[in-house]
Amino acid sequence: MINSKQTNKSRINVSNTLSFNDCDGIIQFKIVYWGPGESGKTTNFMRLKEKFHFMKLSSSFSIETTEGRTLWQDSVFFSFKFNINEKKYIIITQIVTCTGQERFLSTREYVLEGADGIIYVGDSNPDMIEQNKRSFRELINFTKNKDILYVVQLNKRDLENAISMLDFKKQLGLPREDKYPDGSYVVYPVIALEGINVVNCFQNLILQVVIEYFKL
Ligand SMILES: Nc1nc2c(ncn2[C@@H]2O[C@H](COP(=O)(O)OP(=O)(O)O)[C@@H](O)[C@H]2O)c(=O)[nH]1
Ligand SMILES: [Mg+2]
Repeated sequence: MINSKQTNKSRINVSNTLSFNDCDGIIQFKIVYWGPGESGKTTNFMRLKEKFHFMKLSSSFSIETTEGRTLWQDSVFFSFKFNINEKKYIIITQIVTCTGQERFLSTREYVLEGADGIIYVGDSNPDMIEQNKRSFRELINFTKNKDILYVVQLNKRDLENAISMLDFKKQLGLPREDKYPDGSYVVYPVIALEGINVVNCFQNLILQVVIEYFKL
């Protein structure tokens, strides 16, 4: 579960004018998009690449089946510059999405290996509730006893018959409140297709990971 303790986020700010030579440290994090097949992980990934293209360190890659589904994974590295406690850090973030296809379950564990943070992407299609639950259970099992933070997003809020946020939370066993005490959402309502809340959700997780890393 994401860290709900009160934290001093004002001690962190993002700077864009830092070079590798004059920073106090370089840190690398790995963020994984997790969720059932077709819930919108690759679409989130595309929106992030558009938003942060000027911070991209690597050329990204996506390996797909002929039907356009993720066969192996999508992956890209970004660098973000943070000022933390008056020190300057470059944070290199690897973002990967894993395939939701059952026959590649073993590759999902490989993709999750070494993850610092996970963004769970649920599907608002009511027919997908069992897949959502199964994938969420897998995530809970995987992160149990590990230092991995995660945030939950419910994608495809534009669907006419979208499941209600409350019902989704109930089905997944999440608190019914909108937000945790630190102001982060229990579930982020997202329309990845239109880029709505994609960056917000991602930034919140990065912030949680940084706060946890530096014990702020
Ligand atoms: N209506 C709607 N469709 C979406 C949204 N996000 C993704 N999709 C569609 O869902 C399908 C699967 O998306 P994809 O990102 O490949 O899912 P992945 O298997 O989790 O990587 C594609 O047809 C997307 O266009 C959304 O916010 N709303
Ligand atoms: Mg995909």
